[in-house]
Amino acid sequence: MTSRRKFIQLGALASLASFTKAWGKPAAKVSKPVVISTWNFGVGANVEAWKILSTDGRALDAVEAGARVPEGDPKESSVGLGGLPDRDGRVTLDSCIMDEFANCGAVACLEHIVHPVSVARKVMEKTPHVFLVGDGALKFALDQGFKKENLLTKQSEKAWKEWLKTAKYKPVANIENHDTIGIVALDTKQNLSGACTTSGMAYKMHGRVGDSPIIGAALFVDNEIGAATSTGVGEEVIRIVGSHLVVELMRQGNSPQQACELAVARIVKNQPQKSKEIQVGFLALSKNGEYGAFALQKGFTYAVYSNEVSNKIFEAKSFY
Ligand code: SD4
Repeated sequence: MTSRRKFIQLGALASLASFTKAWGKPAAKVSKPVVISTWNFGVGANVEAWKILSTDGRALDAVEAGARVPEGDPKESSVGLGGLPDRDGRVTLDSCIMDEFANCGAVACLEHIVHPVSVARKVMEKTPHVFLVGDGALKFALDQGFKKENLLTKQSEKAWKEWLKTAKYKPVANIENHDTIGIVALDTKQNLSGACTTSGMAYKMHGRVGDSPIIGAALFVDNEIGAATSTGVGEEVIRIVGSHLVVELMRQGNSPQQACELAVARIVKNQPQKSKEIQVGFLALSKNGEYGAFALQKGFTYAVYSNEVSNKIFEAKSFY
Protein backbone atom coordinates (compact mmCIF):
# COMPACT_ATOMS: atom_id res chain seq x y z
CA MET A 1 0.00 0.00 0.00
CA THR A 2 1.37 3.45 -0.86
CA SER A 3 1.90 5.66 2.12
CA ARG A 4 -0.57 8.16 0.65
CA ARG A 5 -3.33 5.53 0.49
CA LYS A 6 -2.51 4.37 3.97
CA PHE A 7 -2.68 7.94 5.23
CA ILE A 8 -6.11 8.46 3.65
CA GLN A 9 -7.44 5.23 5.13
CA LEU A 10 -6.17 6.03 8.60
CA GLY A 11 -7.61 9.54 8.32
CA ALA A 12 -11.04 8.14 7.41
CA LEU A 13 -10.98 5.80 10.38
CA ALA A 14 -9.85 8.56 12.72
CA SER A 15 -12.73 10.79 11.64
CA LEU A 16 -15.19 7.94 12.24
CA ALA A 17 -13.62 7.31 15.63
CA SER A 18 -14.22 10.91 16.64
CA PHE A 19 -17.95 10.31 16.02
CA THR A 20 -18.00 7.73 18.76
CA LYS A 21 -16.20 9.51 21.57
CA ALA A 22 -19.51 10.39 23.20
CA TRP A 23 -20.36 6.72 23.72
CA GLY A 24 -17.17 4.63 23.68
CA LYS A 25 -17.87 2.71 26.92
CA PRO A 26 -16.35 -0.73 27.53
CA ALA A 27 -18.55 -3.53 26.24
CA ALA A 28 -20.36 -5.92 28.54
CA LYS A 29 -18.65 -9.27 28.91
CA VAL A 30 -20.09 -12.63 29.93
CA SER A 31 -18.84 -16.20 30.12
CA LYS A 32 -19.67 -18.74 27.43
CA PRO A 33 -22.17 -19.90 26.37
CA VAL A 34 -24.14 -16.81 25.38
CA VAL A 35 -26.82 -15.92 22.85
CA ILE A 36 -27.91 -12.44 21.86
CA SER A 37 -30.68 -11.51 19.48
CA THR A 38 -32.47 -8.46 18.15
CA TRP A 39 -35.65 -6.88 19.51
CA ASN A 40 -37.98 -7.95 22.30
CA PHE A 41 -38.94 -11.15 20.51
CA GLY A 42 -35.32 -12.16 20.94
CA VAL A 43 -36.36 -13.35 24.40
CA GLY A 44 -38.45 -16.21 22.98
CA ALA A 45 -35.74 -17.03 20.46
CA ASN A 46 -33.07 -17.07 23.17
CA VAL A 47 -35.08 -19.55 25.27
CA GLU A 48 -34.89 -22.14 22.50
CA ALA A 49 -31.26 -21.31 21.71
CA TRP A 50 -30.33 -21.57 25.39
CA LYS A 51 -31.75 -25.10 25.67
CA ILE A 52 -29.09 -26.14 23.17
CA LEU A 53 -26.24 -23.95 24.40
CA SER A 54 -26.69 -24.85 28.08
CA THR A 55 -26.41 -28.55 27.27
CA ASP A 56 -23.12 -28.09 25.39
CA GLY A 57 -24.82 -27.99 22.00
CA ARG A 58 -23.47 -26.27 18.93
CA ALA A 59 -23.98 -22.52 18.37
CA LEU A 60 -25.18 -23.26 14.83
CA ASP A 61 -28.05 -25.42 16.11
CA ALA A 62 -28.85 -22.82 18.74
CA VAL A 63 -29.19 -19.88 16.33
CA GLU A 64 -31.33 -21.91 13.94
CA ALA A 65 -33.64 -23.06 16.75
CA GLY A 66 -33.86 -19.47 18.02
CA ALA A 67 -34.65 -17.94 14.63
CA ARG A 68 -37.43 -20.47 14.07
CA VAL A 69 -39.40 -19.09 17.03
CA PRO A 70 -40.55 -15.76 15.54
CA GLU A 71 -40.67 -17.38 12.08
CA GLY A 72 -43.38 -19.73 13.29
CA ASP A 73 -45.34 -17.13 15.26
CA PRO A 74 -48.26 -15.78 13.19
CA LYS A 75 -48.51 -12.75 15.50
CA GLU A 76 -45.07 -11.49 14.48
CA SER A 77 -45.71 -9.38 11.40
CA SER A 78 -42.10 -8.95 10.34
CA VAL A 79 -40.80 -12.52 10.20
CA GLY A 80 -41.98 -15.79 8.59
CA LEU A 81 -45.62 -16.81 8.98
CA GLY A 82 -47.79 -13.70 9.31
CA GLY A 83 -45.09 -11.42 7.89
CA LEU A 84 -46.44 -8.34 6.13
CA PRO A 85 -46.48 -8.83 2.36
CA ASP A 86 -44.94 -6.85 -0.47
CA ARG A 87 -47.08 -4.33 -2.36
CA ASP A 88 -48.52 -7.12 -4.53
CA GLY A 89 -49.73 -8.97 -1.43
CA ARG A 90 -47.03 -11.65 -1.55
CA VAL A 91 -45.13 -12.67 1.57
CA THR A 92 -41.50 -13.08 0.51
CA LEU A 93 -38.90 -14.16 3.03
CA ASP A 94 -35.14 -13.57 3.33
CA SER A 95 -32.79 -15.50 5.59
CA CYS A 96 -29.20 -16.60 6.08
CA ILE A 97 -27.06 -18.63 8.44
CA MET A 98 -23.30 -18.89 9.02
CA ASP A 99 -21.20 -21.25 11.14
CA GLU A 100 -17.78 -21.36 12.77
CA PHE A 101 -16.08 -22.71 9.63
CA ALA A 102 -17.33 -19.83 7.44
CA ASN A 103 -19.86 -22.18 5.90
CA CYS A 104 -22.94 -20.21 4.99
CA GLY A 105 -26.28 -20.52 3.26
CA ALA A 106 -29.01 -18.09 2.26
CA VAL A 107 -32.41 -17.77 0.62
CA ALA A 108 -34.16 -14.67 -0.64
CA CYS A 109 -37.60 -13.84 -1.97
CA LEU A 110 -38.75 -17.27 -0.81
CA GLU A 111 -42.53 -17.74 -0.66
CA HIS A 112 -44.77 -20.27 1.10
CA ILE A 113 -42.21 -21.73 3.53
CA VAL A 114 -42.56 -20.98 7.25
CA HIS A 115 -38.90 -21.57 8.17
CA PRO A 116 -36.57 -19.96 5.65
CA VAL A 117 -33.67 -20.18 8.13
CA SER A 118 -33.84 -23.97 7.93
CA VAL A 119 -33.93 -23.81 4.13
CA ALA A 120 -30.84 -21.56 4.28
CA ARG A 121 -29.12 -24.18 6.43
CA LYS A 122 -29.99 -26.88 3.87
CA VAL A 123 -28.54 -24.69 1.10
CA MET A 124 -25.35 -24.51 3.19
CA GLU A 125 -25.19 -28.22 3.91
CA LYS A 126 -26.70 -29.90 0.85
CA THR A 127 -25.70 -27.79 -2.13
CA PRO A 128 -22.45 -26.52 -3.65
CA HIS A 129 -23.96 -23.01 -3.45
CA VAL A 130 -24.45 -20.29 -0.87
CA PHE A 131 -27.53 -18.46 -2.11
CA LEU A 132 -30.82 -19.56 -3.73
CA VAL A 133 -33.60 -17.12 -4.59
CA GLY A 134 -37.26 -17.05 -5.61
CA ASP A 135 -38.65 -20.05 -7.47
CA GLY A 136 -35.34 -21.89 -7.29
CA ALA A 137 -35.27 -21.55 -3.51
CA LEU A 138 -38.88 -22.74 -3.28
CA LYS A 139 -38.26 -25.73 -5.53
CA PHE A 140 -35.22 -26.67 -3.47
CA ALA A 141 -37.20 -26.33 -0.21
CA LEU A 142 -39.98 -28.55 -1.51
CA ASP A 143 -37.42 -31.11 -2.73
CA GLN A 144 -36.00 -31.11 0.80
CA GLY A 145 -39.41 -31.94 2.25
CA PHE A 146 -40.53 -28.49 3.46
CA LYS A 147 -44.29 -27.99 3.27
CA LYS A 148 -45.91 -25.35 1.06
CA GLU A 149 -48.14 -23.08 3.15
CA ASN A 150 -50.05 -19.85 2.94
CA LEU A 151 -48.07 -17.30 4.96
CA LEU A 152 -50.47 -14.37 4.53
CA THR A 153 -52.58 -14.29 7.69
CA LYS A 154 -55.96 -12.55 7.82
CA GLN A 155 -54.41 -9.83 9.94
CA SER A 156 -51.54 -9.14 7.53
CA GLU A 157 -53.90 -9.21 4.56
CA LYS A 158 -56.10 -6.65 6.28
CA ALA A 159 -53.10 -4.40 7.00
CA TRP A 160 -51.98 -4.67 3.36
CA LYS A 161 -55.46 -3.76 2.03
CA GLU A 162 -55.47 -0.77 4.36
CA TRP A 163 -52.03 0.23 3.05
CA LEU A 164 -53.25 -0.02 -0.56
CA LYS A 165 -55.63 2.89 0.08
CA THR A 166 -52.68 5.30 0.13
CA ALA A 167 -49.93 2.99 -1.13
CA LYS A 168 -47.17 5.19 0.32
CA TYR A 169 -43.87 3.41 0.99
CA LYS A 170 -42.46 5.03 4.10
CA PRO A 171 -40.92 2.57 6.54
CA VAL A 172 -41.47 3.66 10.14
CA ALA A 173 -38.57 3.22 12.57
CA ASN A 174 -39.09 0.54 15.24
CA ILE A 175 -42.52 -0.52 13.98
CA GLU A 176 -44.35 -2.22 16.84
CA ASN A 177 -40.97 -2.46 18.51
CA HIS A 178 -39.97 -5.62 16.71
CA ASP A 179 -38.54 -6.45 13.35
CA THR A 180 -36.04 -8.76 11.72
CA ILE A 181 -34.44 -11.28 14.03
CA GLY A 182 -30.67 -11.45 13.97
CA ILE A 183 -29.22 -13.93 16.43
CA VAL A 184 -25.59 -14.72 17.29
CA ALA A 185 -24.25 -17.25 19.77
CA LEU A 186 -21.05 -18.51 21.35
CA ASP A 187 -21.12 -22.12 22.55
CA THR A 188 -19.23 -23.91 25.33
CA LYS A 189 -16.59 -25.03 22.81
CA GLN A 190 -16.06 -21.33 22.10
CA ASN A 191 -17.44 -21.52 18.58
CA LEU A 192 -19.57 -18.77 17.07
CA SER A 193 -22.52 -18.92 14.68
CA GLY A 194 -25.31 -16.61 13.56
CA ALA A 195 -28.61 -16.44 11.70
CA CYS A 196 -30.92 -13.75 10.40
CA THR A 197 -34.49 -14.04 9.11
CA THR A 198 -37.22 -11.62 8.03
CA SER A 199 -40.16 -10.90 5.78
CA GLY A 200 -38.32 -7.70 4.89
CA MET A 201 -39.68 -4.20 4.68
CA ALA A 202 -43.47 -4.27 4.53
CA TYR A 203 -44.92 -3.25 1.15
CA LYS A 204 -41.55 -3.40 -0.62
CA MET A 205 -41.54 -3.86 -4.41
CA HIS A 206 -42.00 -7.47 -5.42
CA GLY A 207 -38.54 -8.99 -5.83
CA ARG A 208 -36.86 -6.52 -3.46
CA VAL A 209 -34.23 -8.16 -1.29
CA GLY A 210 -32.84 -6.44 1.78
CA ASP A 211 -29.74 -7.01 3.84
CA SER A 212 -31.11 -9.92 5.88
CA PRO A 213 -30.09 -12.81 3.57
CA ILE A 214 -26.82 -11.25 2.49
CA ILE A 215 -23.74 -12.69 4.16
CA GLY A 216 -21.59 -9.74 5.17
CA ALA A 217 -24.52 -7.32 5.26
CA ALA A 218 -26.96 -8.55 7.93
CA LEU A 219 -24.77 -11.33 9.23
CA PHE A 220 -21.11 -12.17 9.48
CA VAL A 221 -19.23 -14.68 11.59
CA ASP A 222 -15.47 -15.04 11.86
CA ASN A 223 -14.71 -17.66 14.44
CA GLU A 224 -11.35 -16.06 15.30
CA ILE A 225 -12.88 -12.66 16.01
CA GLY A 226 -16.64 -12.43 16.51
CA ALA A 227 -20.07 -12.28 14.96
CA ALA A 228 -22.39 -9.42 14.05
CA THR A 229 -25.93 -8.95 12.80
CA SER A 230 -28.19 -6.07 11.83
CA THR A 231 -31.77 -4.89 11.62
CA GLY A 232 -33.43 -1.87 10.04
CA VAL A 233 -33.50 -0.41 6.55
CA GLY A 234 -31.53 -3.03 4.66
CA GLU A 235 -30.49 -0.80 1.79
CA GLU A 236 -28.32 1.26 4.16
CA VAL A 237 -26.77 -1.85 5.68
CA ILE A 238 -25.93 -3.29 2.25
CA ARG A 239 -24.23 -0.04 1.22
CA ILE A 240 -21.66 -0.42 3.99
CA VAL A 241 -21.62 -4.26 4.11
CA GLY A 242 -22.47 -3.62 7.74
CA SER A 243 -21.94 -6.86 9.65
CA HIS A 244 -18.69 -7.63 7.88
CA LEU A 245 -17.57 -4.09 8.67
CA VAL A 246 -18.40 -4.60 12.35
CA VAL A 247 -16.39 -7.83 12.54
CA GLU A 248 -13.44 -6.29 10.68
CA LEU A 249 -13.49 -3.30 13.04
CA MET A 250 -13.32 -5.79 15.92
CA ARG A 251 -10.35 -7.44 14.24
CA GLN A 252 -8.63 -4.05 14.27
CA GLY A 253 -8.96 -3.95 18.05
CA ASN A 254 -12.31 -2.26 18.61
CA SER A 255 -14.68 -3.71 21.19
CA PRO A 256 -18.02 -5.02 19.88
CA GLN A 257 -19.62 -1.84 21.23
CA GLN A 258 -17.15 0.46 19.49
CA ALA A 259 -17.42 -1.54 16.27
CA CYS A 260 -21.22 -1.17 16.21
CA GLU A 261 -20.86 2.56 16.86
CA LEU A 262 -18.35 2.97 14.03
CA ALA A 263 -20.60 1.10 11.59
CA VAL A 264 -23.59 3.28 12.49
CA ALA A 265 -21.38 6.36 12.14
CA ARG A 266 -20.43 5.20 8.64
CA ILE A 267 -24.13 5.23 7.68
CA VAL A 268 -24.51 8.73 9.12
CA LYS A 269 -21.48 9.88 7.15
CA ASN A 270 -22.87 8.40 3.91
CA GLN A 271 -26.42 9.64 4.43
CA PRO A 272 -26.42 12.58 6.86
CA GLN A 273 -30.03 13.57 6.08
CA LYS A 274 -31.67 10.22 5.46
CA SER A 275 -30.06 8.64 8.51
CA LYS A 276 -32.13 10.96 10.73
CA GLU A 277 -35.37 9.34 9.58
CA ILE A 278 -34.60 5.66 9.43
CA GLN A 279 -33.58 2.96 11.84
CA VAL A 280 -30.56 0.66 11.58
CA GLY A 281 -29.20 -1.31 14.51
CA PHE A 282 -26.15 -3.55 14.90
CA LEU A 283 -25.46 -6.25 17.46
CA ALA A 284 -22.03 -7.82 17.94
CA LEU A 285 -20.50 -10.60 20.00
CA SER A 286 -16.78 -11.31 20.32
CA LYS A 287 -15.01 -14.63 20.57
CA ASN A 288 -14.42 -13.97 24.27
CA GLY A 289 -18.01 -13.14 25.19
CA GLU A 290 -17.98 -9.36 24.96
CA TYR A 291 -21.08 -7.93 23.35
CA GLY A 292 -22.29 -4.55 22.17
CA ALA A 293 -25.12 -2.88 20.26
CA PHE A 294 -25.79 0.49 18.70
CA ALA A 295 -28.48 2.04 16.50
CA LEU A 296 -29.28 5.18 14.57
CA GLN A 297 -32.42 5.89 16.60
CA LYS A 298 -33.60 5.19 20.10
CA GLY A 299 -35.78 2.13 20.58
CA PHE A 300 -33.56 -0.68 19.29
CA THR A 301 -33.77 -3.45 21.87
CA TYR A 302 -31.96 -6.77 22.11
CA ALA A 303 -32.06 -9.77 24.41
CA VAL A 304 -29.06 -11.42 26.11
CA TYR A 305 -29.00 -14.89 27.64
CA SER A 306 -25.92 -16.19 29.46
CA ASN A 307 -25.11 -17.66 32.85
CA GLU A 308 -24.85 -14.12 34.23
CA VAL A 309 -27.69 -12.43 32.32
CA SER A 310 -30.84 -14.50 32.35
CA ASN A 311 -32.51 -13.47 29.13
CA LYS A 312 -32.86 -9.76 29.74
CA ILE A 313 -33.87 -7.09 27.25
CA PHE A 314 -31.61 -4.06 26.88
CA GLU A 315 -32.05 -0.92 24.85
CA ALA A 316 -29.08 -0.02 22.68
CA LYS A 317 -27.63 3.47 22.79
CA SER A 318 -28.23 5.43 19.62
CA PHE A 319 -26.59 8.04 17.42
CA TYR A 320 -29.59 10.39 17.49
C1 SD4 B 1 -34.83 -5.51 5.46
N1 SD4 B 1 -33.43 -5.42 7.40
O1 SD4 B 1 -35.51 -6.22 4.73
C2 SD4 B 1 -34.69 -5.90 6.90
C3 SD4 B 1 -35.89 -5.46 7.63
C4 SD4 B 1 -35.69 -4.97 8.98
O2 SD4 B 1 -36.23 -3.31 10.46
O3 SD4 B 1 -34.87 -5.38 9.74
N2 SD4 B 1 -36.43 -3.94 9.30
O4 SD4 B 1 -34.31 -4.47 5.06
